[in-house]
Amino acid sequence: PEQQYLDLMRRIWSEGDQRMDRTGVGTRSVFGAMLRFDLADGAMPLVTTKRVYWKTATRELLWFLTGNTNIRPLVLQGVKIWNEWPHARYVAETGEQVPLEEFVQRIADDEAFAARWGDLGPVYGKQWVDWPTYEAQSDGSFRPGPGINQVAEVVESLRSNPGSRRHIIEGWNVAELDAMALPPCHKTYQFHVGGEGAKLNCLLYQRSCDVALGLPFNLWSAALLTRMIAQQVGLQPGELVWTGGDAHLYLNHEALIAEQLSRELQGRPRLEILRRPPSIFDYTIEDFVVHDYTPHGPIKAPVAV
Ligand code: THF
Repeated sequence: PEQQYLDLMRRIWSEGDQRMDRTGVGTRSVFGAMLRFDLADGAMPLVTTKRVYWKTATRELLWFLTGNTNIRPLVLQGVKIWNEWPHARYVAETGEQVPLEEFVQRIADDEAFAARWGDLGPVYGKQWVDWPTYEAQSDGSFRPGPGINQVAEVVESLRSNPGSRRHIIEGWNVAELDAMALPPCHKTYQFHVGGEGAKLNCLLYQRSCDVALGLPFNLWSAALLTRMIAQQVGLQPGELVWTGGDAHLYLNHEALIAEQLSRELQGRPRLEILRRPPSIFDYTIEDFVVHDYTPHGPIKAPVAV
């Protein structure tokens, strides 16, 4: 299964079209790609040709499910993957050239500073569990209505109407894109019950994908979310189908790509979930154990902001 990931990497690097991108780093990219992973028997699309910090990705997913969009809870858990964006905004808006580490320390130490500068805007978490609504008033004005918890609704619809073709969690809130630090990359999750034994499948559509740094995280998280939802609704996990729009490799990831493509696959990691929490919102990091994960060493590479 991981071979598909490596093949995609090789294909983008050798055949992708090269261009300058939004971040100024430059990419090679292909448009339109699909990967499929069977999630039966605990199998997970966890990359073994480099160490992937699955606990980091898991903490990020659990943070999405809280609806929080401030990096502070991540920072307090040692998760650094979202730090660059608020830092860049701080430097741009204040003109103060504070180093990243110092900025992050202030986010950790100073709650008021974090409230002012640590927020990413209405990104994933907000849209997933509190999609805003508006209610027209009699005078023609609008007031905020109750938010929509898409995750809770999908769990409910999978229970009450498993055959539905509308089990969707959507991150692309057109009206709020401008307020987000970054519009969602993994933007649409569709769940589906079908196949032999009526299993829970998931299709993730990702509009833009950093194949070297982001995709291993995105695959893990989508599979994990599918496993959690399957457990909640009492279904066996089926297949994860990942589909990418612009699937790219950053030009400054060349060393990572060469190293990773020279490595052999290392076994088949499996996820065990130790208990069944009362709801999809009650999982904690201690609930997850990965077996048979003996990856190659980590490969460091810079993230494009
Ligand atoms: N922007 C870019 N350019 N790439 C991305 O992968 C990405 N994301 C999120 C939003 N914008 C993005 C942020 N997610 C890492 C992993 C995921 C990220 C951002 C950064 C990263 O640096 N991973 C390293 C270190 C991991 C760690 O320190 O724990 C790695 O080796 O995997 C994709 O959703």
